[in-house]
Amino acid sequence: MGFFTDCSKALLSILSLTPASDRYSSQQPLPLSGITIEPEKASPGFTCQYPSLKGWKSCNGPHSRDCWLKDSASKQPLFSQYDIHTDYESVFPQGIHREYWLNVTDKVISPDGYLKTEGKVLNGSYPGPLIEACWGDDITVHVTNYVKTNGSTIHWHGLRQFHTNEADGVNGVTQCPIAFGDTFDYNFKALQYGHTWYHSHYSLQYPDGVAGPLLIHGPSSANWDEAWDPILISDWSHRSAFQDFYVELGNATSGVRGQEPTMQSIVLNGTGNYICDPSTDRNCLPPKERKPIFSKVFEKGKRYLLRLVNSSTESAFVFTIDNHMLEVISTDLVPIHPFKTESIHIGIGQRYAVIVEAQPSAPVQEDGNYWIRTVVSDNCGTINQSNPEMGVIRYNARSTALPTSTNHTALSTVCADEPPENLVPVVPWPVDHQAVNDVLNDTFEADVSKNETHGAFRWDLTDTPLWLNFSNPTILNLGNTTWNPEYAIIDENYDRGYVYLVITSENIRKDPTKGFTPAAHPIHLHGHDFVILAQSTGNYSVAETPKTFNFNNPPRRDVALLPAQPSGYLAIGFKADNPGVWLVHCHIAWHASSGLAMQILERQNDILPTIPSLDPTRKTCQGWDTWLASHISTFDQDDSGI
Ligand SMILES: *[C@@H]1O[C@H](CO)[C@@H](O)[C@H](O)[C@H]1NC(C)=O
Ligand SMILES: *[C@@H]1O[C@H](CO)[C@@H](O)[C@H](O)[C@H]1NC(C)=O
Ligand SMILES: *[C@@H]1O[C@H](CO)[C@@H](O)[C@H](O)[C@H]1NC(C)=O
Ligand SMILES: *[C@@H]1O[C@H](CO)[C@@H](O)[C@H](O)[C@H]1NC(C)=O
Ligand SMILES: *[C@@H]1O[C@H](CO)[C@@H](O)[C@H](O)[C@H]1NC(C)=O
Ligand SMILES: *[C@@H]1O[C@H](CO)[C@@H](O)[C@H](O)[C@H]1NC(C)=O
Ligand SMILES: *[C@@H]1O[C@H](CO)[C@@H](O)[C@H](O)[C@H]1NC(C)=O
Ligand SMILES: *[C@@H]1O[C@H](CO)[C@@H](O)[C@H](O)[C@H]1NC(C)=O
Ligand SMILES: *[C@@H]1O[C@H](CO)[C@@H](O)[C@H](O)[C@H]1NC(C)=O
Ligand SMILES: *[C@@H]1O[C@H](CO)[C@@H](O)[C@H](O)[C@H]1NC(C)=O
Ligand SMILES: *[C@@H]1O[C@H](CO)[C@@H](O)[C@H](O)[C@H]1NC(C)=O
Ligand SMILES: [Cu+2]
Repeated sequence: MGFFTDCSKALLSILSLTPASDRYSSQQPLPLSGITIEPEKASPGFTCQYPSLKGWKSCNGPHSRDCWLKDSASKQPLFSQYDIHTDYESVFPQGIHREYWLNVTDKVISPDGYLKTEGKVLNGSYPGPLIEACWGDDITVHVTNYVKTNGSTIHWHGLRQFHTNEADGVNGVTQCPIAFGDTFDYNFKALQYGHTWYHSHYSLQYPDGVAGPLLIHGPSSANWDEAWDPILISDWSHRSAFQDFYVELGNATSGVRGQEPTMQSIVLNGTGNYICDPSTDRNCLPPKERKPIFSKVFEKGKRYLLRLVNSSTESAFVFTIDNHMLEVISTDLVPIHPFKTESIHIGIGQRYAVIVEAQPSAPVQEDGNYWIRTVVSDNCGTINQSNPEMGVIRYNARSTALPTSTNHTALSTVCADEPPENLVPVVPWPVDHQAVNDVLNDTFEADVSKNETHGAFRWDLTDTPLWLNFSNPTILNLGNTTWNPEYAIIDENYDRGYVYLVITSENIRKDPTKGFTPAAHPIHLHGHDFVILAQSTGNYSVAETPKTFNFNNPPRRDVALLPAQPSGYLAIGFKADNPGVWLVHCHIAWHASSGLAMQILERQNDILPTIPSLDPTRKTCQGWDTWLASHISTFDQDDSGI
């Protein structure tokens, strides 16, 4: 299979795939004379279409999930199959253009049976609607903001946004917030496949409900019979995150230290069950007004594909199903060699695809009902009601009883990523043993600054907590040679090789203004999948730790946990192949808002040529400035902006 990977660069021209210089502009839908596939899924009527691949066939089925498209006539001497081994960073099958609309609004919601008056939702629901596409499609999403007191943006978590930096959806970085009543069109290409989520990157808006699933059909590294739509697993608060954030910030003037706000419950894809008394608490819904518990039917012997997303604000979970094993086949948007486990730890922003065989182990439950559990990891989140029994697998579709099954014994709930030796990508990346950048200069510390900025002691990665001006996104400053330190810009001007970044939770520079609080941070990089070179508790040694770096097809993903017990480090590497301004941040919403973030300015002079026009970006900024001018008396920026 190395054959396909080795030849992939040459194949770009043979298959007349869109060359990088044309970037990925969306074209008119072509006549439907090519190939149509109906991927196995819950809602009928969805098809993948490859109009330009004449003579090709789908080769994907319950016994060949690793295959996607095959050239039945073998007209291509060098390349006749798109499959799980295809180097998707170099080649893709040209799909069709799909268009979606999303409406962000205020709404009173009660996913866990308790009213959240300051909810904010997409198209009226939490989670937002499924956005579904196929590997190689061009996607346009029109996002309109109707939240009365906020701007909005949508970020497509984990999508590479190759040569589409302006579609990354980060206000203050790649665009201005979308003002009330305005629309921004996000145009990008699905160069990866698998499942992920999209969410608002406007300040603390996503914890209030602005998040939804995104699914891109493609091959899988193990066979399955039926697939579920993605499931968003999240901690949940009844108060607006904009209010809870004050608990995180504390009060610098009166000396009150910030602490993590307490979340109220867990919701599994928008359903939960917060226990309260409706007779004394008017926000507490009576049982008959509550959503039924999340439940799914299993048919004995079948293999089900579950697509899990941790869309939390502050909590990591361990996901298990009583009496069933999980076979893990992807980390974020990276297919991996399958491995079996009883439980999987999912950090915030992380995703895993797992296959569950409908074959319960002893003791088999007479009623055929089994709990789906999401256990909060030790010291990784504070939840008031963290009842882990969140959903039911039923072998008997007519049963309505709750399971009596018991948890796997010896379940580990340590807050740590899965062991790296288990996470082996199918398409290998042999990583350069030498970074192109100066790694010591690009060693950062996740800490709470002892210096007060904007009225609080804030988390940071660089010398200063991130603090963005919504009206002045970095993307409109690409001619700059000097930067506002609060933009935390890290210049990476390389056109080949790997950039390494090291992040520590320890004061290795011995800077007296840095204060350390042990906290494991799920670190997310935009615009790239990264390799994990090293990830450990303990102190980072500039001289010794690099000798332990893993270059041999290391785990690859877009969120990885920075350990901290009491210190720890995370070393990652990414290919400097995608000009753009890409955020690096902790995915605990409180920490990102506090300032634990920085911007990678990748190949500054190559960014503008990838953007067809900045006119839509400027127009969005004008709309925002106009809105802001008329709301300046009530508008209060109290966070980094992201
Ligand atoms: C959102 O709602 C609009 C209006 O009802 C609808 O046209 C659109 O298809 C919905 N979007 C998605 C992604 O379902
Ligand atoms: C979007 O939300 C606004 C405000 O709630 C509503 O008036 C409008 O009809 C919605 N549009 C669509 C397309 O759903
Ligand atoms: C989860 O919620 C989304 C959005 O409402 C929905 O499209 C999807 O089908 C749900 N997933 C499952 C497994 O039910
Ligand atoms: C966003 O809206 C919330 C109300 O839901 C409000 O408390 C907050 O101040 C607003 N923040 C910004 C930055 O617009
Ligand atoms: C989601 O991530 C948070 C923070 O890393 C973690 O505490 C929680 O256990 C994760 N959830 C799952 C289902 O793994
Ligand atoms: C936890 O929940 C109880 C009700 O079950 C409530 O009285 C209490 O205020 C909550 N604690 C926090 C910190 O939210
Ligand atoms: C690393 O930082 C030092 C001190 O700030 C600077 O002199 C040097 O040029 C930097 N090296 C690179 C490769 O940027
Ligand atoms: C933090 O405060 C100290 C003392 O007030 C000052 O010397 C230092 O420059 C400040 N550091 C930053 C990064 O602002
Ligand atoms: C934010 O940026 C805008 C546009 O560049 C500028 O007019 C405004 O003064 C800036 N605001 C602050 C507080 O620096
Ligand atoms: C870009 O440079 C100008 C001129 O020096 C400066 O005013 C502006 O703040 C800079 N922009 C950013 C985002 O740092
Ligand atoms: C790590 O460094 C800190 C000081 O920076 C020190 O107190 C601690 O003992 C070190 N830990 C180990 C395991 O060496
Ligand atoms: Cu954090």
